[in-house]
Amino acid sequence: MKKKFLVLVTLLLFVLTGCSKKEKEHDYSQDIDPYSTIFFQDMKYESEDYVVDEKDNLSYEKKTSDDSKIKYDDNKEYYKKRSDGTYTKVSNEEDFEIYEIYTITTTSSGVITYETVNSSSSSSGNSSSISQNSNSSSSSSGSSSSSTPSSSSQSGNSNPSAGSSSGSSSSPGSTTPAKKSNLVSYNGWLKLSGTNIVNNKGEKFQLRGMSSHGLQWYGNLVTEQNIKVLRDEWGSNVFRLAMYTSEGGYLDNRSIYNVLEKDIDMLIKNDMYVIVDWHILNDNNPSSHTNEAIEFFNKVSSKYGNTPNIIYEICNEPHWVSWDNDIKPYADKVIATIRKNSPNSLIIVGTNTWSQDVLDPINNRINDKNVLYALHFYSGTHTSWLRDRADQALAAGIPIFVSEWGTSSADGNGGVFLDEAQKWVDWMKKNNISWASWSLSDKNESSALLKPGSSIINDNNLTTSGNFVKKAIKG
Ligand code: IDC
Repeated sequence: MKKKFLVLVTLLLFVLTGCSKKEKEHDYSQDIDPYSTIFFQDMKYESEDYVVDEKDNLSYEKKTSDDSKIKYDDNKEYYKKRSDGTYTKVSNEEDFEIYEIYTITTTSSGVITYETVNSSSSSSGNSSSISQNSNSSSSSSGSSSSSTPSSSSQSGNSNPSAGSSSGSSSSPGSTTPAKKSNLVSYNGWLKLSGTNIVNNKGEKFQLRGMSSHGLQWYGNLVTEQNIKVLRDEWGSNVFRLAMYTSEGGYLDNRSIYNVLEKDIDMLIKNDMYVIVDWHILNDNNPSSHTNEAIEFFNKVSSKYGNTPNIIYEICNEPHWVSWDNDIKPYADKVIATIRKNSPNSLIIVGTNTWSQDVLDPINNRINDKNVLYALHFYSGTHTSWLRDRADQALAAGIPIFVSEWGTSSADGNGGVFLDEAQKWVDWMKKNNISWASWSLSDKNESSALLKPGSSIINDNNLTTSGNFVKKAIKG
């Protein structure tokens, strides 16, 4: 696609300039930081002389003489170059009518700030800013006066998508541009519409990514380098931090909180959605530790309540308890705590029987518009009978988040069972169900992403399960 597009642009240049004048390249080395480099690299299919318009399939338009307008066609994302050299993202409806200007600025410390300037093709507008870090400053707003470029266009059908994820995954870090329309800076606060997660534009949105293994054991694999591979080469937009409560986890050793917080910050910096998972497991009844959970979620949400990145998962897998008498009362209390600090974030509640009893909430739902119910499956153990149950729950209006699934049996080992796993992946896609896969570890068990002894995500290090999950994330 990209190639085709480049060929078309080059041809057009020849036609319009009548000579072989070389296209000027943007100097990426001048960009603000590595993330911005990725961000601006996405625009390299945009020549210095022409803009892209998607109105009639695809057409190319010459820029205005003052060089003020840059358009780039990737899910209708448009950019405007400001006089200070930064880029402003412009959303427009028809005929370049600007109704929203959205800027992404990266400070020297790598913190990304967003600024939305509402405008309807006039020069000024209300300015509101969201920052990903409370101590980061928002940038000044830019002027939004728009001049419509003259329209000498040529149609085509190529789409210069920024998100194709080719590139070798054997190099350290990632060299492939991130598909930013997949990430927090584009999608903002997620919310529920019926059983669907939608982004801040009301568009259906699916999160796909990995879960860590227990942070107390495999936290060392949650590196920025690995996250960039997942984000840029696999197209992942979410990562789940499994903070065990028992087995040497938070309740036994509070210092794990520092690991969690460091990981959250790194994921926010990298524009990812983050699931903060209170990973109860052997400690089967969440209400045994309600006070500790309240204290924990109060701490996390007071620190991160204003960032759209965070999704709270308040109890991984309750079992041998009652929804009505144990899980629901626990959830009500913890959610009330989170809501004081974060009125809008998504919250996932684990269901009984290791998060399989998704019918329980039908008659006793949590009274909150942004709560999803966890469904977990391991394809060697859980098959069509659990999908049928999930279908029933969806039909009853219960929003589902598959915050954990694996290609193995339920013990994390055995198999792998890829045919059944594929049925689940297809089912999740069809129903726009977001998911995280178990797990980013190199443990000698079949659900692990990496082969034993490896720590970097690349094709050589992937297990059979890892290869499957990579394809599933790429979609
Ligand atoms: C498993 C790990 C395994 C570990 C065990 C106990 O894969 O290495 O020894 O936990 O801590 C879950 C749980 C998840 C399990 C996973 C596989 O949420 O913690 O991880 N699983 O058994 N629910 C269903 C399966």
